[in-house]
Amino acid sequence: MILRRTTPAPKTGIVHLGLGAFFRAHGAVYIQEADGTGDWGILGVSLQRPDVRNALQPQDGLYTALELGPNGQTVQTVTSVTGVLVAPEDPQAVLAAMSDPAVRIVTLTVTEKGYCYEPATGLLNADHPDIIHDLEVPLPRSTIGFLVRALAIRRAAGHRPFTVLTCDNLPANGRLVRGLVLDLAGRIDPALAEWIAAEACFPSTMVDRIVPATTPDTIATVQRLTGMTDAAPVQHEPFRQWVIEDDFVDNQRPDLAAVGAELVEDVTPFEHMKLRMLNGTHSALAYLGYLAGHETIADCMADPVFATFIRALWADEIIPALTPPPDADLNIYADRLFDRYSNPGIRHRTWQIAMDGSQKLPQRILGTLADNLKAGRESPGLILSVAAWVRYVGGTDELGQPIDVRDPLAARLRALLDSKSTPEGKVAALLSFREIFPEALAAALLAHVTTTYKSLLKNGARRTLESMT
Ligand code: CS2
Repeated sequence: MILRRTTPAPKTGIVHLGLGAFFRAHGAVYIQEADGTGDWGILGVSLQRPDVRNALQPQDGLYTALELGPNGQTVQTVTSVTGVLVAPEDPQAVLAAMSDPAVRIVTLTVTEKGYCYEPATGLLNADHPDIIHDLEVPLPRSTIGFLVRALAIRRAAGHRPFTVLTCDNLPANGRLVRGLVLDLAGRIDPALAEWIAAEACFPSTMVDRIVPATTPDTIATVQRLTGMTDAAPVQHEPFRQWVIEDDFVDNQRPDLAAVGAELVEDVTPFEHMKLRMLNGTHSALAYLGYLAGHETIADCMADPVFATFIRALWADEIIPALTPPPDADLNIYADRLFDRYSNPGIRHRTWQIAMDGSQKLPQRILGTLADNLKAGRESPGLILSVAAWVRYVGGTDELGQPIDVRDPLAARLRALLDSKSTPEGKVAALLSFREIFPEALAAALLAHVTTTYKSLLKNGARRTLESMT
């Protein structure tokens, strides 16, 4: 039996761009629980491939969320997704949906690279081919292009704008996307940019739930537990958190606070805590763990050398540079993260987290490094993490096997590394990548990253870690 709807679908009140596993296991679940009136159904949009649409369409948009606890598994059917569009097949349909006045929120999970911006500066990458295209052609390709063109249609029709609710792990994510939208809009029509600046809302958010990619195992487990065939389930840990700035156009939003989301005035301290403590150590474990031959985060945590390293990274390098959110205790937060990482039910691959490092390092690791430098605090673990990234994007693991490096800059990074013959030259070449490393930071890090990189080459990741602890 396949999943089918037996009760009416909610009306569409939200369009979601980038319908990946994370949003389906996080935002879509919160929204379903908060939607008491049936007005906040979610029309999903895939910006690239048709796979999710092809899987969900025969299931009326329904899918299973499989919760992987340390002591067992539970399932829930998610009913909030009302349909899925595939943007490259029909961009007009996406714009029509986003321009419908019944749609009051556009949520986003398009990954870091989906914003077409420069990680080091937060500015629009006006040379990005999709942005060049979207400036000229009203049927967009990029996320920013869809937001701008849909807002233009709403303005021309005399409708209110929507709230743009980004759920990606970016610094000041709402302010960032607002800046990108205003930049592109201003290049198309300055009056449009003024209207968006005055009328639209871009709350920043902190999102958190560990959601490993769906595997054939996930599908088989769901079938076993429910007796149903689900082509596109998601799997996730029990923990979830969503902190949102309460800044919505005409206060139109589902009652997310009623289902555990935190509506706050300023998300910054929550976001720094999460990006630096969770995502920062995730990336550190991804590169070092992968190099050391650990397949998952839980495998890293079961290795005492890694467990000691990560605790020291929090205590000595990350927590001292943070201002905790009101009522939060960062040591307790770290203990909780340790437990979440150790959950043996979650097989979160280091290779998955290692993806798109060029887009992740600045907000996850480099911000803390810069703060520590300013405060005169040493950062051996963060420096080692940067060196491990350099080693990883070189494309060969410690056994000489090729690494499948996924990164929008992979080819350029690799070409730069290959053009230099010495470790010194290679590290200097990567740190001169201004899209990632600001000049002053690169200059301050160069000698330390080079020494550590050499140790990684000579001794490997695990022994380098051992020698540090
Ligand atoms: C991870 C995140 O893949 C990654 O880069 O660090 O997806 C992480 O699992 C989530 O942000 C947790 O909320």
